[in-house]
Amino acid sequence: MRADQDLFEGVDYYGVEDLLQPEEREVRDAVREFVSRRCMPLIVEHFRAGTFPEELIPEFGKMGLLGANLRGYGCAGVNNVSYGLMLQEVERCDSGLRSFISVQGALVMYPIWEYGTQEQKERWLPLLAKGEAVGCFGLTEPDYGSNPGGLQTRAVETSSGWRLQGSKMWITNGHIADVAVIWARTEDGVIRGFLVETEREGFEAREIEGKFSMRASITSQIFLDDVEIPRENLLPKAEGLKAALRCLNQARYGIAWGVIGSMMACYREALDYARNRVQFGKPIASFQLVQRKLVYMLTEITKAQLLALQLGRLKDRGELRHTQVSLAKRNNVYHALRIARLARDILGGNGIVDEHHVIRHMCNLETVYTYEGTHDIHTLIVGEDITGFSAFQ
Ligand code: TGC
Ligand code: FAD
Repeated sequence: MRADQDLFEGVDYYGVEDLLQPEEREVRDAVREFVSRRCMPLIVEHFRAGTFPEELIPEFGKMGLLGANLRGYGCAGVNNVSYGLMLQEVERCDSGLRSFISVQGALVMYPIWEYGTQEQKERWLPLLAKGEAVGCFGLTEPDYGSNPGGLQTRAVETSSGWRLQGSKMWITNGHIADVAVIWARTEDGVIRGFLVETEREGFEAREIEGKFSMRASITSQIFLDDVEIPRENLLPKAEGLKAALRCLNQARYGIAWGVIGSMMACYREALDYARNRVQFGKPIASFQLVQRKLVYMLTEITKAQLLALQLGRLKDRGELRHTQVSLAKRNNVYHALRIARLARDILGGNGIVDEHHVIRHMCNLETVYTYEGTHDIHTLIVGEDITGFSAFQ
């Protein structure tokens, strides 16, 4: 049996495997093997150093991971369940690696694919799919996080195009990006999406230092100081906050799947440790309180798998509502974080050392709980859907 197969033994308690199509399993297994071989050996070193393993970017491209669920322009064009399984496998290693793939595919390639002109698509999508160009997505601002509808970045029309002024906060991939999808308000008050080449004068990205979470991911603040872009850099169909929020649905969908990988990694590590660690003359796995924690973990993993799978089937049928994505992001991230904390607990003192991975997952998941809509924002999105009352107005 391969080492990576062993790692997943017992994590499919309900035979969810049987609900997958053969090609979905093939995609998952190929990414699983790639992650074990190429990503796992690098991750601890990069997390310690606070660096992103940029050498993996072209390999992500070769594996078809970038914009995998988009069709054409060099994208893999897999179905949404396969795409979710890919992200699950990547996040088994680290949420920061999955973030790179989410941002590139769901937040940069998707808006170009959905809202862009033919020229924009032909210029950027093949490069982004191969990992020969990197993108970032600038919606959040220092004073507008959960409430992006208030964003202050301005786009003023000029004789040749647009002039952008403002700043963006917490931008994944910011200072390694070649192109930024920037959301700004035009003079008529409408929020619109723009493609900004990062080499343009007035564009500056500064690394956010001191992170205890997502250390193997690049996070930047972006400053736009009268950045001039040509008319053809406007994403013509990206009009209104709704256009930006539709990109978030793509990324939130990926997160709902991705965190299952973190859950599985933490559960397997805790289970193996508990079977082998002896206290009071017995393996700690024999103690009822430890068993309760392990059973909680497996129960929530099983529920998360079924939730994500049905979410994917709905998305593949074109029937997915954004509030259903919110429910899954909220649920799966909440339990992933709890599972990581419990795994850390079961490993005792060893649980705080990075060679055991669970503390890294735990720290990363604190970010995942907050970005792409905080846990409470998703509560209020679903709350509005079921009650008819908005908590935001
Ligand atoms: P609201 O009035 O509710 O909505 C405006 C219009 O948009 C519609 N809508 C959506 N449509 C599609 N998908 C969604 N998810 C949608 N959410 C809302 C809505 O129906 C309405 O349509 P219409 O036709 O009536 O005009 O807008 P609001 O200003 O009250 O805000 C609502 C709220 C709070 C839910 C929204 O602003 C929100 O989702 N806030 C959270 C912000 C967030 O998630 N930011 C993420 C930034 S990107 C990021 O974190 C990347 S992390 C890196 C990685 O992914 O790895
Ligand atoms: P705030 O909105 O200030 O929220 C603070 C607290 O107040 C939270 O607990 C929140 O739930 C609560 N709160 C706010 N409003 C309400 C309410 N109405 N009711 C109840 N509680 C409320 N953004 C991008 O645009 N692009 C990126 O690539 C990107 N990458 C990121 C990477 C990292 C590592 C991080 C940490 C963030 C990233 N973000 C990105 C930003 C992320 O989306 C925001 O951090 C998130 O939306 C929350 O905004 P905020 O941090 O300003 O918190």
